Amino acid sequence: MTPVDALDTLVLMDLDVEAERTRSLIVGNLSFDRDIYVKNFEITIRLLGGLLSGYQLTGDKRLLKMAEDLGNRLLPVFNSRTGLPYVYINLRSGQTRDPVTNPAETGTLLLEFGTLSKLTGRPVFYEKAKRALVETFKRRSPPGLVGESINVETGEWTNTDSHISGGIDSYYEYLWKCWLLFGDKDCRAMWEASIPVINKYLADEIRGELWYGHADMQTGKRTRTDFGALDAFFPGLLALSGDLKRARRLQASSFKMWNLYGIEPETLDYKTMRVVAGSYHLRPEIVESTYYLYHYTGDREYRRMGEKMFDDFVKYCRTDSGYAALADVVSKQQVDEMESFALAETFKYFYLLFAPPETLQFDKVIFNTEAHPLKRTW
Ligand code: DMJ
Repeated sequence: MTPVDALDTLVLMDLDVEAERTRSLIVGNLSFDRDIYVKNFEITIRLLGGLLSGYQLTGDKRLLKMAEDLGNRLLPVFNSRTGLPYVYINLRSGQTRDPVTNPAETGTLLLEFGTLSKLTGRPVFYEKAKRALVETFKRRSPPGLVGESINVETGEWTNTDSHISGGIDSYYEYLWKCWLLFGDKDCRAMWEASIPVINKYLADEIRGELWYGHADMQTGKRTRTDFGALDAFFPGLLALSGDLKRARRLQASSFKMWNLYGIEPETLDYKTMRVVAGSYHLRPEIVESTYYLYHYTGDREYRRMGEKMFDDFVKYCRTDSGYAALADVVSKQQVDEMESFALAETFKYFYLLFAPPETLQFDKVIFNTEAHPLKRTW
């Protein structure tokens, strides 16, 4: 997982020797012919996304072949009554399990599966992932919100809490990005139907600050005033979709959350400013949004934000052998955990925020939710 997730970061950073070693490690050793259950969502955004961007950046066709092999193995995951994917799939047998999933897991597949279709000329990947996205959207409530968990066999919601946090977040991200990457008008229409509803029911004004909280999908009533490290992707998406005003205001709130303890918590109650979940998992979202905002505004304030966050990140998370997640942002106690997205995303976005613009042609790529840049070459 880690070498595939990290490859394009190494390429973009011009770490040529390390990138070359990583590429040969992958093509020489990685095989998907294994009797293991994998989470379809995680393997898609990290491995399928990483192989596809790795192929596009290096031109190494073996990476595309591996992506296609992986895509073939994942296809049975969509064999439910609704077309929504199961959570887990066995890479060798194609057996699936766990029918209770969420919009992020059903709706964050089309950039990767769609790109695979475009690059292989086989529409099946695009069609299956698009259907899963549409089937999720179709089940929105009368106010137009989606919930936190859904059963892929019955198509019924099993948890009606609605928000932009983990479990839903990247579903919205892909509605807009699939319009941008593929020019898919259905995706644009689904985005345009969703964003006013998000701004109506989830956005919250408090002390003159903009936050996004939780509401019940059926009634639109506020259920919780929670915002956290995962929600911090939203200013970036607002900026990418043209709403710089809200993007700037929400980014200011995210940065306030970061500065409470000099590292952001997983979840904060923005009404009381009390920490609800105090861990920090080396998450990238707040850095990603800083990068987007700097790109669109050119405002040096965002580089200053990034500098402060990078200094804190190094100060509290660096160890002799890698970077460590924190059990608690107050005590800064480190834990033996370094998710592959630290290399795929957190370091990449920090780097791109300060790198000269020619490092990556921003307008020519769409980042998948794991920060793998995908290019429209078709
Ligand atoms: C990553 O795997 C992706 O960014 C995903 O969309 C959300 N969670 C992690 C990073 O926090």
